[in-house]
Amino acid sequence: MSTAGKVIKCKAAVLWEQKKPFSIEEVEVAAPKAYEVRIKMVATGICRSDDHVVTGHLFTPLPVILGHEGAGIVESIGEGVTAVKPGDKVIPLFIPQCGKCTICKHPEANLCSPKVHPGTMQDGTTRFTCRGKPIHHFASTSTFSEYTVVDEISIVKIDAAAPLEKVCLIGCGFPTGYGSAVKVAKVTPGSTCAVFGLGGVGLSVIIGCKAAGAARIIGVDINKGKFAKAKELGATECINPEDFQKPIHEVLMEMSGGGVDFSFEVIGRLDTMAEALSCCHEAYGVSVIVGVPPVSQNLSVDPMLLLTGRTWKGALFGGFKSKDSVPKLVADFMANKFPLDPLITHVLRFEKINEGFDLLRSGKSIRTVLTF
Ligand code: CND
Ligand code: ZN
Repeated sequence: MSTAGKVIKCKAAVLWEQKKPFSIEEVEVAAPKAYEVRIKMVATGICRSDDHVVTGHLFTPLPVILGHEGAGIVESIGEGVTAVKPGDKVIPLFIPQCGKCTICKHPEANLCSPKVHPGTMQDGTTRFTCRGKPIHHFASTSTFSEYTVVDEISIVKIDAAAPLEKVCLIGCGFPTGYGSAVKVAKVTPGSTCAVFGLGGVGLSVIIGCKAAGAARIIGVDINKGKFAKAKELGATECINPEDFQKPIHEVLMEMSGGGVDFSFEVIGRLDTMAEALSCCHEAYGVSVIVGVPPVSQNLSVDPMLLLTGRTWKGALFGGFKSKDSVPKLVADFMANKFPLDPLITHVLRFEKINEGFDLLRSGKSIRTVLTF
């Protein structure tokens, strides 16, 4: 029996309060309104940005259904939707692409400007209810639910043959890292790169640096357990800042003969953002901020670092225009142009979401994929 047009009751992981476990609840998911799409989720990765909301490092209104790295199948569509139809395999997009705004029309930019009210659909309301209370959406995606509703500008159709339990990583972690190397930094052949943070996003930066032909890729992490995988994916050396007496940017400058060509901060800390900028070579070094900084905090740096020719940049989703890039990246994955399997260390049933977050927090996992 078709569920189109009806409220669906299903399970979702609700975060009621900061610093508390997720609670698996029965929620009601309203039918999609005009230009909205309801998706049956098949798989979702766990990204540190989701955990940043739990800890309060990243702000979004609570209670909320988190998750922004998912893949699923369209269950039903609202009036006027033309981008997808029921049965299509899709990836929800945490950066939309409306195609009409000034930013979408800019050839290089990707931060589509329709301003999503934090925690709701484009129209300012929510489609989730639990125990009679409205539950907020997160990043236009909310993939930690058996069913979710997204705006048409925040969804794209992908190849019908794509394995959703793998390509869900193309919803966030992989493009964010890979694009930061190939598109934002524009890593050049023969260059030296330093990657701070060797989680799912940092390892994807390494895959991008290698694809761009970097000669040296130095991984930096305080968890030595991350080094073997980083080397498997292309890091030529890995160092732990805790093994040195001096600041890590000095160590990197010595290792690289004056500074690296490209550096990436893929942790989300102010001190490592400053270290990553400082380890770049004067006159031409480029440093890219990928990690999400703690909410409302400022970073003080010596502007002489920029005056003397270093470039400091940052980007969401690896600078990729989401609707244009996601289906192409899925096709590239299917053509074996890059791997995703090494990034997926754990696969758990969705109900075990709290176990998945414990694995991330203890540094034991790269990506845990939850399946529905
Ligand atoms: P994950 O937690 O898996 O990796 C971070 C790594 O950093 C871990 O291996 C840690 O051991 C390491 N680390 C922690 N502290 C330090 C330190 N002081 N020095 C060196 N290494 C350290 O996170 P992830 O890979 O899922 O995400 C990384 C960041 O990227 C995180 O801040 C996340 O919120 C952000 C991000 C950004 C975007 C974007 O669009 N720019 C999208 N998704 C995630
Ligand atoms: Zn993410």
